[in-house]
Amino acid sequence: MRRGMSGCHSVGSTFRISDADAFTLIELMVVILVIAILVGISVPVWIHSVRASADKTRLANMKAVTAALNLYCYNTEHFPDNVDNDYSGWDGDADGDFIRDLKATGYVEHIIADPTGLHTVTPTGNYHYYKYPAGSYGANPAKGAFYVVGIRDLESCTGAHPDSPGWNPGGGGQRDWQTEFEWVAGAFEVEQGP
Ligand SMILES: [Ca+2]
Ligand SMILES: [Ca+2]
Ligand SMILES: [Ca+2]
Repeated sequence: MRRGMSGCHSVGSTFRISDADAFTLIELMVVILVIAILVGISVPVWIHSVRASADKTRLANMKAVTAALNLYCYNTEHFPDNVDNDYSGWDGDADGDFIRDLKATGYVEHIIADPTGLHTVTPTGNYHYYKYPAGSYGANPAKGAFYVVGIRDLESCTGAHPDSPGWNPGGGGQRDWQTEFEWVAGAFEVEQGP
C-alpha cells in the first residue's frame, strides 16, 4: 500500500514505475473531474444564453409588430382584421401566416414568426393576434376596436415577463390578457389614429 510521496524515494525502481503510473492515473482522474466540473458549469450557462437569445428575438419581434400595427392604424384608421382564424379567432404564427396584412401592405418586410417555432401551449404557434370590436370586455366603446398581440411562452421566465406591457382594457375583472400570455400588449384604434 502507498504511504505518500516520500515513500517513492526509498523503494526500488519497479515500485517507482508503478507509483508513477498510479500518479498518472490520479492526474488523469483530476483532469476528468475538472473537465466534468467545467462542463457542468458551462452547459447550463450555454443553455441559458441560447434561451435568452431566443427571447431577445421574440421581444424584438413584438416591438416590430406593435410598431407596425400602430403605424398601420395611424395611416388607415383601423387595425388589420382577423383574416386568419387558427384558433378560436386568434391568428397564430405556426402556419407561417401571421397578421398577413402587415406584410401585404409593407409594414413588415416578412411574416414574423417565433425564432424556434415553439408551440408549447397551443399547436397554432407561440405568437397570437386578435382584433376585438369596440366595447369588448368592458372597454370604453368610444376608444374603438382594440387588438391583443402576445407571446404564449418565453423560455427565460415562467409567468409574466418583466417587460410585458400587459393588457386589461376594461380595467376590471372581465379579462386580463396578461394571465394568458407571458408577454402581451394591446392598443385602441382611436388612440393610434392621426
Ligand atoms: Ca391559418
Ligand atoms: Ca396564422
Ligand atoms: Ca415561460
